[in-house]
Order: sequence, then structure tokens, then C-alpha cells
Amino acid sequence: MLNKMFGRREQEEQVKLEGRLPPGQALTQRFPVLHYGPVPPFNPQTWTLRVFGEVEQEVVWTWDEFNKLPRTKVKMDIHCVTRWSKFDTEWEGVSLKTLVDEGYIRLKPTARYLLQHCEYGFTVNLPLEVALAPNFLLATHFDGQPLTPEHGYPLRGVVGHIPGQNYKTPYFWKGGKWLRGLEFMAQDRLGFWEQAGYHNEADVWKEERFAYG
Ligand SMILES: Nc1nc2c(c(=O)[nH]1)N[C@H]1C(S)=C(S)[C@@H](COP(=O)(O)O)O[C@H]1N2
Ligand SMILES: [Mo]
Repeated sequence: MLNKMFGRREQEEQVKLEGRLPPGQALTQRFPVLHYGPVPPFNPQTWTLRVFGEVEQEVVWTWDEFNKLPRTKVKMDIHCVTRWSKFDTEWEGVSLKTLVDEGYIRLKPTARYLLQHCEYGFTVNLPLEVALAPNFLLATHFDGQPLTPEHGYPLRGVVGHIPGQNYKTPYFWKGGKWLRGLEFMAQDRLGFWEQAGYHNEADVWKEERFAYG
């Protein structure tokens, strides 16, 4: 596996040989921070996650309640549209699929898309096919530690590629940092970057970076 003893170029050569480096991407050993606007504060007394839209019943979880939901760990390669990729990243949190399968969220049959609502009105959309796959997680921890504020503390969506599996993999922007709401929708609605011209599907293997040109 990838070993800290190797330099960036050697690691990149290795993942390339393994077929894990998508076109136009370069391996980074750092963890760049990218977002629009400021990092929001977090107050565990007032924070809630609201689940609404095409659901049988709306749910609002407090931070305490959210932390009692069943938890999952997943290791993924993440690919940013700005061309950095980070391999074997370890995430822990709550699987949306588990919440649906175990009845914590009861979807209406009309639900087909997810809109992640984040602090300051930031949004990002995904088809349910992606949001309910094992490579999408509502993450509270990265690398065994709570998320840092700039990476989305206390809760963010993450989506990446699980090596050896064929789930559709969008670019990393499809995970919203500082999540506050999950809206299930019958029809697709474009999120913040998608409205700004980024590709709606954003498949890393097809290099779907921009909607036009
Ligand atoms: N709330 C929020 N989430 C966001 C964004 C944002 O602007 N606001 N930017 C997205 C983009 S463009 C990227 S590349 C990733 C970056 O995550 P990172 O800073 O943890 O690397 O977050 C995504 N999630
Ligand atoms: Mo991005």
C-alpha cells in the first residue's frame, strides 16, 4: 500500500499503475482546503440537522441525537476538480443508506435526488443513486480525528472512489461541508457550484469538470 516512506512521485506512479489515478489528476500528500466564504462557528446546543422534502416524516436531529445514529467507516480516494487527488483517506460517520435501510429516514417513492444544505445557504445536489451508495458518507471524522473546522466540522458530506469497486464517483465538491439539512427531491435542482458552471454529474473518470466547453 501507499507508504509514507515514498515520495509524491513514487506514490503517484503506484496509483497510476493500479488504475486509481483519474485523467488530469495529480497525487497530493497534503489536504488542501477549498470553499466559498468563511468557516462557520459551531454551537452544539443549537446545531440541528433537518431531513425534509420527499420523506414520509420530517426529522430534526440535535448534535447529541446525531451522534447516537449507527456509525460507519470507509476508506476512499478523493478527487478534487482543481486536479488534486488524495488516496486512501479514512472517514468515519453515518451512512445515508443505513439511515434509509434502518428506517431512520423514510423516503417517499418520489424521492430521486438529494440536496445537501450547508451553513450560509451553500447547497450541492446528487442523484440518490450516488447519495445512497457506500462511497457517500455523512462524515464527522477524518483520519481518526474529528473534522477540523476548515474541512467541515462538525459534519460534512464526502464522496470518493472505493478502490476495486465500481460505484459512480463524482469530484470531491459533491460533499458539502458544515451540513445542516438533507432535502430529498423528486426533481433535480442545481447546487452552488453547479449553478456556477460546474458539471452536474461530475464523474471523475469521464473528466466531467465543467458543464460547457
Ligand atoms: N459548505 C461548503 N461545502 C463545500 C464547498 C463550499 O464552498 N461550501 N466547496 C466544495 C469544494 S469546491 C470542494 S473541492 C470541497 C473541498 O473540501 P476540503 O476543503 O475539505 O478539501 O468542499 C466542497 N464543499
Ligand atoms: Mo472544488
